[in-house]
Order: sequence, then C-alpha cells, then structure tokens
Amino acid sequence: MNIIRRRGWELPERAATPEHLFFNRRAFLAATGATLVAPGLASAEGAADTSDPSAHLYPAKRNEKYVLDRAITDEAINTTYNNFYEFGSAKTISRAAQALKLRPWTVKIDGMVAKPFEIGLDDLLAKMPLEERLYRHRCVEAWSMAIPWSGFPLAKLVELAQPLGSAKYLRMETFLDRAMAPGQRAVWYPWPYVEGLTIAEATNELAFLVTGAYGKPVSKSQGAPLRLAVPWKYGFKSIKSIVRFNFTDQRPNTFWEALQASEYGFWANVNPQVPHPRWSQATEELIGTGERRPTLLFNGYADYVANLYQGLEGERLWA
Ligand SMILES: Nc1nc2c(c(=O)[nH]1)N[C@H]1C(S)=C(S)[C@@H](COP(=O)(O)O)O[C@H]1N2
Ligand SMILES: [Mo]
Repeated sequence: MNIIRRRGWELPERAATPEHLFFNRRAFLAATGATLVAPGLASAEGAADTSDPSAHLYPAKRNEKYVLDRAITDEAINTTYNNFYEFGSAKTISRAAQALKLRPWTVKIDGMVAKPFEIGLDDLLAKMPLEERLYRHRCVEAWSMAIPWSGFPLAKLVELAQPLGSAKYLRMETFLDRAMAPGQRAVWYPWPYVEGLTIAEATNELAFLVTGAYGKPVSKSQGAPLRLAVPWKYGFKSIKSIVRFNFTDQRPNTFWEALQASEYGFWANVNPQVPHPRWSQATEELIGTGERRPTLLFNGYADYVANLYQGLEGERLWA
C-alpha cells in the first residue's frame, strides 16, 4: 500500500490492523480509490449541515459526570478517519458518506414491546433529554479517540418502547439502501449492519444514543442522524445510522460476528489482557496525537459496567 499518501494522523499498517484484513485485496482496491480526493476537501465536509432541522438543538448542555483522561480528538480528524463500511472499507469514506440522506428519517421500534410503532427522528428528538458527554472511543483495531457526543441515554428509548418482560436483547439495524450506499453493493457482507445488546447493557447509564457531536448535529461520516455509543465495548458495537430497534429473546447475530465469529464476538468488551487473534490489545494509538497509551479494562468504564457481567464469566466477554 506504499502508493497511498497518508496524512499525519493515519497509522502505518503495522500499528493498526483493520477488521477487514480478512478481505484485504478488496480493501486495498477501495483504499486506493478513496485517496483520489483533493487535499483540503475532507475538513470542509466535516462541517455542520446548516439545513439540518435539528441544528437549533445544539450545543446541548454538557453532563460533567463523564470526564476524560486525555484531550478531545480534533473534529477534522474524527469526521474524516472513520469506519463506515456502507460507504467503503477504507478510513477515508467521509466524502462518499455525504450521499447519506438524513430526512425523512424514520425509526421503527418493534418486536417484544407493548405496541410496535414508527417515529420520525425529529419527533423522537423532541421527546428526549439531550445532553453532551465526553466519551472515549476504542476501535478493535487498537486506535482510539475522545469525542464530545450529544444525544440521550439509550435507556430513555427503551422506556419509550415499553419492552415486554420476555425481551432479553435489543437488536439494532442500520439502513439498507444500495443506491445511496455503494458499500452495500458488496455482496460478501451481511447487510444491513446489525448490532445488539442485552437489555441490562442497553439500560446501563453509559449506553448513549448519539445525535450530535462537537456542538452540532452529528456528521454523516460519524453515523448521522442516530448512532450508538457504548464506550466500554470495541467500536464496532457502536452501530451507525440506526433505523430499527427490535426487542427480542434471541441473541442477535451481529454484522461482524456473522462475518468472522472467531475474531468478533457478541460481547466485545475492551480488555488489554485479551489479544485479538491477530494483534495485541495492550496499547492503543490516540489518533491525531502520535501517542500510544496502555488500554484500560472496559476502556476505563469498569466502575459503570463490570457488574453487568457477574455470573457471565463462562461467556466470551472480551472479543
Ligand atoms: N453501520 C455501521 N456502523 C458502524 C460501522 C460500520 O461500518 N457501519 N463501523 C463500526 C466501527 S468498526 C467503528 S470503530 C465505529 C467507528 O465510528 P467513527 O467513524 O465515528 O469513529 O463505528 C462502528 N459502527
Ligand atoms: Mo472499529
């Protein structure tokens, strides 16, 4: 991949191993195509879409409870160094992601709930208490960022959904639109992107539905207009551009697990002592800084979430 010109914050191959290494040749083709972007374009694309009908909701008031041990990642980096396979398997999808159409955006809530319903994103936003939280974000590829997300607790959506006592899991789904998202034409992936949590995880106070970032509506490349942030888990659990919340008693077969179960499991909690089958998770690169740091158990959120896994020691909790 020597022909790719990297920006300063991008990692050499030896430091980050993408989820898609399994499909390395295709990834290589996508990556080389994606670098044909004029320099300077990318940062402009990270800017807020002023036509967004939710723009007036931001900035939301910061909840000071969630503190960082590191600097916030530059917005220009966070909005242009992404994993969003719907728009390509390279990190440089921010330009392609501008094709994402954000309105109308309807969210379906169904399965084991009192009464299934659909709700428009702006109606949902009007019901939810928006706040800003500073969260760490740790990708399974051994890099991390720190982000000022805005949004609301996933627990508030669960409350709105009124799940039945029989529901054990929350299954979440990204849009499916092959015309809009060229990555979804790649038939070797199990589209649409699916993720899942137990109800206990989904109602933990840390589980957050993101609608904004950096004091404005969340950017397309970050998974607008509605994405998850579960910061104690590897980044692939934090599903982007969600259109469906399905309550079920069956453990969801998630996107990465369906592709490569031996490497990406359902639980995917961050643990520096449990290596990925192909690389160590002991340290991480803080994207944009050149710094490497020891990775923290549960990405530093053990006080909030360790109790969720008591009695589940027999499960593959860490990868
Ligand atoms: N729908 C969807 N959600 C997704 C992904 C994706 O490809 N498609 N990638 C995941 C991975 S691997 C990571 S690390 C984070 C990346 O979020 P970011 O681009 O905002 O850093 O999104 C996750 N959610
Ligand atoms: Mo990731």
